Amino acid sequence: MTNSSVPLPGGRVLRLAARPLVMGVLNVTPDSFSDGGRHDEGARAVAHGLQMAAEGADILDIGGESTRPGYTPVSAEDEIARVEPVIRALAAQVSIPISIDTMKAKVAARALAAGASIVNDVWGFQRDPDMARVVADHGAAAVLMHNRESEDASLDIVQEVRAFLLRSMEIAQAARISLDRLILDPGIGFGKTPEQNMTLVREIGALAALGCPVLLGASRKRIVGAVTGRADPRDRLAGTLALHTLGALQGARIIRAHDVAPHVDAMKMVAAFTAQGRA
Ligand code: PMM
Repeated sequence: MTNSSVPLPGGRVLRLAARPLVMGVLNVTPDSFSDGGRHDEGARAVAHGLQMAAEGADILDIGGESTRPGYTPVSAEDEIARVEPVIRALAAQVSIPISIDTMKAKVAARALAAGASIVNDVWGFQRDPDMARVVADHGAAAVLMHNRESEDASLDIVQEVRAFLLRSMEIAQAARISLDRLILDPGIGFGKTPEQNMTLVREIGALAALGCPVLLGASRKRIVGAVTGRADPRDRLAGTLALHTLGALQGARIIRAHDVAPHVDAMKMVAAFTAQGRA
């Protein structure tokens, strides 16, 4: 397993190691259980981000728009208002890289100026035509995720995802973003059947063969609920850990997760297991 250090803006570094990295999910979206205003929401998000960093997160992924199926779109201005103060506050207090989960170049640019150093684009540079340029201009890294508007059970999903991500890599290279700044992601749960999601976890090696580290994000997702019968996403931790561990054994180098502490332990186990296997 190759280890590498990718220098990022603001003096931060993305260090790929034998232990798969844990990217902590920080969604800054209005909380229906709270009657607090934007300030409360932001303060809570910063506290949660600090907690995930203390638990050993390697990256914090901050998003201001839910991208789940059936999500309500948010304007760029609202998204910026949600994430910018949280990124600014966290960038001043943690040294790990911060990524911005957005499909809008305008939001990405503001987030990078506020202290983010990775752009997590769930449309892999294929939605907003300015996205690759913004990443290039800031010298940032990017997560390029596969996405589809709808499911098609007849697709060869591995070929489909490989072709999409190759196109994303070409867009990146045309914008002069070097390959070592790219992370690829099969996009678990985005326009795929449950079987296709499982196939993609099993076939992570076919995506890693494209030459970039692969990120896997199945945390609390429907695929976990479908297999375990857990309807409430908050009850899906054990299933999530199992699937992420299997994905890490198949070669995923970064795991995107809501529950950081148990994932750090699980990824330490993966690293110990694979190191022993090589010895
Ligand atoms: N999943 C969600 C949001 N952003 N980004 C990447 N790169 N990969 C993912 O799998 C992914 C993502 C949706 O999950 P959430 O609503 O629980 O954050």
